[in-house]
Amino acid sequence: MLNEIEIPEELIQKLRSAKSILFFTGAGISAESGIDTFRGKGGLWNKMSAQELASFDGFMKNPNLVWEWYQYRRKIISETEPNAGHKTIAEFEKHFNQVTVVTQNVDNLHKRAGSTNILELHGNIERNFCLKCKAFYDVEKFIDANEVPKCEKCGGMIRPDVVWFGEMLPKGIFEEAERIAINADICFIVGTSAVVYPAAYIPLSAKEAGATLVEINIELTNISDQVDFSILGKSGEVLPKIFSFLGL
Ligand code: BV8
Ligand code: ZN
Repeated sequence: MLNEIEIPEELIQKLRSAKSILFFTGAGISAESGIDTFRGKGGLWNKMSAQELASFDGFMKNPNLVWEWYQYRRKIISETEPNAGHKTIAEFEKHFNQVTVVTQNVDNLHKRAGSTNILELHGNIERNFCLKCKAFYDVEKFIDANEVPKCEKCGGMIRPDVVWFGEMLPKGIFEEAERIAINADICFIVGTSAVVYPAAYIPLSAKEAGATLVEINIELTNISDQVDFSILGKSGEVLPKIFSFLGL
């Protein structure tokens, strides 16, 4: 598998002169860590409806079902490790001026891999907050709760600090991601089907501003016809290979 992946020399040249690099990531970068993607084979959304589980209405209709589902995902995430894809991105940060991760993932694996410059567009599953008084709670606090816990301050229901469908992205995060995209020399699009908005506008804004788009995915996606380089392969194999070609 590894030797089939061609890394275009032109991409390596562009990388060598790059100042600002943006990594736009999705569930695919965590697949090799054993976390299900959403739409791929065996994807989460194939088994359960996004509307039912990742929406405010779904939560209000059946709070315990939604809470249980996030506890189940938290358990899987706590038993897994960042993979070579996450780690290579963290390595890039040490060798280039500006490296930013703009992720749709809520699994905290970029941070655990050592990346420090991360914009979480859809929140983080390792945080909770109270619906009523907005008090924040670390995930440890309710790690054993099988039902929706109540806020110690006001008795309100506790929910995961993730962005559900129909909800606005965290204040200022999208705008900051857009600002980074417009100033990026190279934008990697790693392990995403790029169908969820407004997140999917980020690589398009980078392209509009003249960035080189590089897609890394095991298959072609909605955005493949917009990119300059489409490298078909697993991100946990392709990213280390690209980095090795830089000879840093
Ligand atoms: C909002 C957090 C409005 C929760 C998530 C414009 C057009 C159309 C629709 C809309 C639009 N604007 C808004 C909408 C509606 C909606 C939307 O985009 N719907 C889609 C489905 C059409 N957007 C929203 O609701 C957003 N909010 O618009 O608010 C608003 C406006 C004003 C006022 C009030 C409100 C909020 C969207 C955020 C939802 N939350 N996650 C949770 O995780 O529980 S989305 C969730 O799904 C993820 O965060 C991610 O974004 C998305 C999954 O996508 P991917 O990460 O790409 O994963 P996927 O499985 O699809 O693909 C994986 C890829 O990896 C595949 O291509 C596969 O081939 C590849 N792969 C697999 N293995 C590997 C690999 N690649 C490399 N290596 C491997 N090893
Ligand atoms: Zn409260």
